[in-house]
Amino acid sequence: MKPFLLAAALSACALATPAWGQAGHDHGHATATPVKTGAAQLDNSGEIRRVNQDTKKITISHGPLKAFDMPAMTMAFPVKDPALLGKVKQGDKVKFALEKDGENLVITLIEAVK
Ligand SMILES: [Cu+2]
Repeated sequence: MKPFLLAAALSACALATPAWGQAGHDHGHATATPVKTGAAQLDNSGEIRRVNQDTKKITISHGPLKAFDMPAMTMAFPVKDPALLGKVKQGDKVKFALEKDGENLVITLIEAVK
């Protein structure tokens, strides 16, 4: 298992945020998902439209990506590791982790959900 540096950075950010309590305090990147130490955060969800082995991209109909200021849409994401292409198939509901690479959002981890 590779270390997922972005997730570590995000976790550090979350940990650095003072605990003000839950009520009425929204940082804009707050999430109800508990942070699992040492694991990339699968905090984005969507459904696979296409897995393209040639371009190494996965097309996902995704929900809003609050962390990246993106509304729900269908788009193709490059993957960080081509091995990820084999983990999902068209029609799968998925959770996935992203990291920003220049102009692109790259999938660092993806997992089918039931
Ligand atoms: Cu998008």
